[in-house]
Amino acid sequence: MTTDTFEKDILKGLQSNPKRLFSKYFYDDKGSAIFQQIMHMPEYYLPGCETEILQHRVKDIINKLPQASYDVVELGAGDGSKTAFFLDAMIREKKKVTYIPLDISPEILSVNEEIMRQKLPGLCVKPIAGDYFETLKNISSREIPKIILFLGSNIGNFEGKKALDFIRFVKSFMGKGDYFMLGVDLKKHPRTILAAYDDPAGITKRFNINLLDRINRELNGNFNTADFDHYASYDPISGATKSYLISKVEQKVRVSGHTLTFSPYEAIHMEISQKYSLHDLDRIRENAGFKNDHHFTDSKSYFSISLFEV
Ligand code: AVI
Repeated sequence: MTTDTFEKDILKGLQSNPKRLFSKYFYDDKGSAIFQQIMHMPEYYLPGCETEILQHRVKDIINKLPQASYDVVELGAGDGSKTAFFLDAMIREKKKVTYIPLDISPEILSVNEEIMRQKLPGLCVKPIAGDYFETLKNISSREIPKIILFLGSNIGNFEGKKALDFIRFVKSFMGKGDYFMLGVDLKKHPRTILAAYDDPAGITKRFNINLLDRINRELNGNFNTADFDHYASYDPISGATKSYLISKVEQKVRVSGHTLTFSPYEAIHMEISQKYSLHDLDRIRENAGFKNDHHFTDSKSYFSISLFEV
C-alpha cells in the first residue's frame, strides 16, 4: 500500500457524509500491538473459542479431508500460532502438508516460520509476503489439493456484499477437491457481543483512536483525540457490530492541507464486525458456489470453523 492510497482513502472517507474510515488502516505497528492486547481481553471471547475448536474438534475436521497430501494456504496468517494446532493434527493423522502462510508483513512471517520451526520441526513452510489479493495468484497453479484458511473472523470486517465477493474471489483460485476453512464469529446474546467491542478498560477505544494518531503522524493531521469518544453498537437482526468515533464538540481538523468540519456528536464509522448464524453461512456457501459445508463449533456455540468444499 502506498502513502498515496492511504491519503486518498482517508480524505475521501472524512469528506463523505456520513464520515467513515477503514479498519484495514488500524494495523500500523502501534495498532497491531493494541490488537494483541484486545486478543487477551477477557471480554474478547473470539480467539479462545476458535482455539478450542482447533484443539478439540480438529480430528472431526480432518475426517472430512479425504486426500493424503494438502497445501495449507493461510490468508492473513499472522504468527500462525493457532494454525499450528491444525497442522500438528494433520501431521499426526499422517497427512503430507506444505504450509503456505500469506501475510502483508514480512516481519510477522519470519515469526511465523520460527514458531513452526519450534513447534513442528520438519514441516515444510513456504511463506509469501504481500497483499493476498496479489499473492493468491502465486498458489493457483499448484498440483496438490489445497485447503485455504481464513481464520479469526476476519471475514466479518468486510462490509456487506464485499464478504461474499471476497469468498468468490478466493474460490476463483481453487479447484475441485479444494477446501475453504473459514473461522467465523456467530450471532449470540447481544450483550456478550457488545462487551467484546466496548471493554471497560478502553482498549478498543485506544485501537480506534490510534487511527487518528496515525493520520496525525503520517498525513500531517491535527486531530485532538481527547475530543473524540468511542461508541460501539450491535444490531441483533442484521448481525452487524459497528464501531464509531464520535466528535464530542463542534470542531475543525486539518489533514494533508484539507480542513474537515465536525458537528457536535457527528460520528465517523470506523469498523464493521459482522456476526453470522449457521444458516447465514449456508446461504453464503451456496451463493459462492461451493458444493457443501460442515460447521464445527465450540462448546458454547459462539464461533464456527466452517469447511466449504469446491
Ligand atoms: C480482526 N478482526 C476480526 C477483529 C474483529 O473482531 O472484528 C478486529 C477488532 N476490532 C475490535 N476488536 C477487534
